Amino acid sequence: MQRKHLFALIAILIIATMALAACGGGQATEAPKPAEKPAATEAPKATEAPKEEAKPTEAPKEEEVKPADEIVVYNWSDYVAPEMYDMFTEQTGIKIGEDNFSSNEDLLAKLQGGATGYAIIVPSDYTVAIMIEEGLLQELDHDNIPNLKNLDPEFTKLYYDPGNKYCVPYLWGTTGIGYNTELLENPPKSWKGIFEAKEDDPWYGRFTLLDDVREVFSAALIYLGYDNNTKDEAQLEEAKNLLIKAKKGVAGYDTDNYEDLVGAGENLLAHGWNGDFLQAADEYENIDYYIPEEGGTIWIDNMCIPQGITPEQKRAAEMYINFVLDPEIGKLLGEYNYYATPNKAALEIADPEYKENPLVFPPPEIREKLHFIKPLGEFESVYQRMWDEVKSAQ
Ligand code: SPD
Repeated sequence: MQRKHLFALIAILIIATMALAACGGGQATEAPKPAEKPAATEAPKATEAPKEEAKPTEAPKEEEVKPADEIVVYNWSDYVAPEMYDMFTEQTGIKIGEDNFSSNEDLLAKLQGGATGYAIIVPSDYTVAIMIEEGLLQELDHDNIPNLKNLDPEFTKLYYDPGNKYCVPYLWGTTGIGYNTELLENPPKSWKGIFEAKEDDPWYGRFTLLDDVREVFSAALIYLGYDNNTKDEAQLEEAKNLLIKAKKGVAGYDTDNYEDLVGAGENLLAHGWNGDFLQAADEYENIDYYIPEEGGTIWIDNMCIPQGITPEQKRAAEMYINFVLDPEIGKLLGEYNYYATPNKAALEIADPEYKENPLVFPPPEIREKLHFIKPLGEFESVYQRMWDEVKSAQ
């Protein structure tokens, strides 16, 4: 090669090297990719990553979060086993406080109103769907909840939260009628006895309906032979008129104390949740429960973590969810409350008396008459308006 050609070649090589360096071309494979998982969450591989890269300081942030000393659960009333919170505190040092709500609509309104500070809330299925849609819930970190493996697989494919991305099923149950067996030999087998009660019916004026818009309209719509999630305003109007007419015979709308009023004999029957009646039967021994012949509702309540709490509270909340999913705790919770557990490992060790109780785990012929309440989007407000009319009617 001639000298001048050699100089030209060297010059080209120098310029090309500088240009590459300026573009960062030599570092392209080392640049962080946002979509990639942090190395520490991947299973360790002996042949990968030189020693100096495996520093503990590179662990993902979540693992470093120290759980809060105390959290508050926002729950339905009488919905834990009494010793559960103390057991959790003994195990973890984290204290638990509890506040109560009486309906999904109250819980939703509270969250929509910006309530913060609750580390765990317990909405039912259709309300979870609304909360996810409105961005009110945080995604769960499944790495912090290893006991998720104990869930019955059926409860990992729920329409409102497939894969339990946001919530973990807590307990499930049904809505029907509970009555005082000492004071009432023949309770009405049909919703007709409730919605068209006659003055000479022994329970006239001595029964309550749940203070719960979707539950009460579901019962009325099921009685009328309609879909309990109907968006047909004429059907809804018919249900509303039925409810207004029925009001004379109704002692009140109650969600918190109805089972005790039946047990104590103040009322003869009530519209309510299976486990509440069965739990009260432990105390009063005179309560039974059934689903009227036209059918009733079925629901799943869930533990979810709302927005607006600290990472420390979230970490403690996930520890509590993991605790509830322990087989022994799941057994304690289900058996104490007489609601059905979605925890397969808990069910395996549960007492036969519990798992064979048809009022807790309804047999197929009853299951087929049970309907879920579904989210209705904007139409929800039509139910609410009609419910207000029912409540304010004289
Ligand atoms: N005492 C606890 C009652 C829980 C009832 N949750 C069910 C709501 C279904 N609409």
